[in-house]
Amino acid sequence: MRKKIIAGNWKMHKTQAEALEFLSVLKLNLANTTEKADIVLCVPFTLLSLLSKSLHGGNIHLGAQNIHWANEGAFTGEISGSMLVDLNANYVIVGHSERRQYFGETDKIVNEKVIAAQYHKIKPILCVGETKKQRDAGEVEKVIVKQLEQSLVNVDQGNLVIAYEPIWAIGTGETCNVLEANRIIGIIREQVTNKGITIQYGGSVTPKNISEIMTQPNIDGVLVGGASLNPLSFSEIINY
Ligand code: G2H
Repeated sequence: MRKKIIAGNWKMHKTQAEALEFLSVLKLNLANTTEKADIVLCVPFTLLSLLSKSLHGGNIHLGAQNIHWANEGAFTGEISGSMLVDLNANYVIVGHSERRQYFGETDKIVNEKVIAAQYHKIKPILCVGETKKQRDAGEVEKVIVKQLEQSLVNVDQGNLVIAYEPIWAIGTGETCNVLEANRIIGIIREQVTNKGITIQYGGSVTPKNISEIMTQPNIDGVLVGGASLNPLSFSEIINY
């Protein structure tokens, strides 16, 4: 049975006070039933320390949104794996399309970051996905396979999560058709050697579409952006 993971990606949102308020409302609204999935909150670096003290175990884990490939050095403004370990981050998002688009991250850089995370025993959530142009050109499979091939060189597939995030569905309100997301995730699973990897869907996930997404046989969870910022909508997603 593959592990299901529901992760929130707060991107560049929330002060410390806002994060604490979020957590208290979230905890009040989580269902008391058996957990269907592990919960991960991928928050800005500035909130890791604070939230690690407020989570107190349970089924909510902490993640970062980026990691540098080097363990230390002259890399102004960057954060290393050992620093993330120090702040109790168990997961890190790597290769999110916003990092690729705005910060020039290539598959080679993504690969080095995945390896750095694993070296520090932090579980990388590796994001892959195509642009609208690539989809319209019929290149989805080709793009995804290339991203996976280049990002997974020398990677331990026993300590990895993959998120399929079609770029055109991110923050746009335009969700990928669930059957299509399920099909692409099936293709991703064919590409990996460890068939037990958790593979999530990401892109405009909301309380409205979560049940349909989670019933797809290939989809093992979700990476949620906008809807993870509000504790009520995120708890609805977790309680799907
Ligand atoms: C994709 C997703 C979270 P949203 O970036 O990773 O964001 O749910 O806002 O589309």
